[in-house]
Amino acid sequence: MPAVNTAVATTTTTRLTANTIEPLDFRKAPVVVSGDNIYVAWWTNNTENGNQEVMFRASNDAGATFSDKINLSNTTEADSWRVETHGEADTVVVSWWETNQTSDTPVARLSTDGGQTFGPVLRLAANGTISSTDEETTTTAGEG
Ligand SMILES: [Ca+2]
Repeated sequence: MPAVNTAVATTTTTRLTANTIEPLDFRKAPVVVSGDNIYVAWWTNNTENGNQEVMFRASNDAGATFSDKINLSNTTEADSWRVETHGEADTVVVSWWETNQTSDTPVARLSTDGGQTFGPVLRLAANGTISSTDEETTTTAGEG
């Protein structure tokens, strides 16, 4: 039976955020290829607000050119990370987690035009949307 170190027992509760663990251990940039479409998403804290944001780029010509990166999450109050993506033809969905001291929420955004524009952020654990921008697309270029 393994020894149990009771000295570490504490009532302190520390919630997991992308910045409280080593994010480099978990970094991924999932890629989808469907016909001439290539979709790539990743997350980075190299952003204006310093927290983790989900970035996305698409190619619609078999990788000859890629669109500028899009900040899909753009949430200043939460780390946006653990991104996954899947797509077929012109439809692509990008999902990730919005994590801060009080919540850990899965969200997703959907594109039906080859990753050029995205619908609003869908809060998967509860019906409805989040994000202050319910516009067709959130394009914050120049980050990540
Ligand atoms: Ca964020």
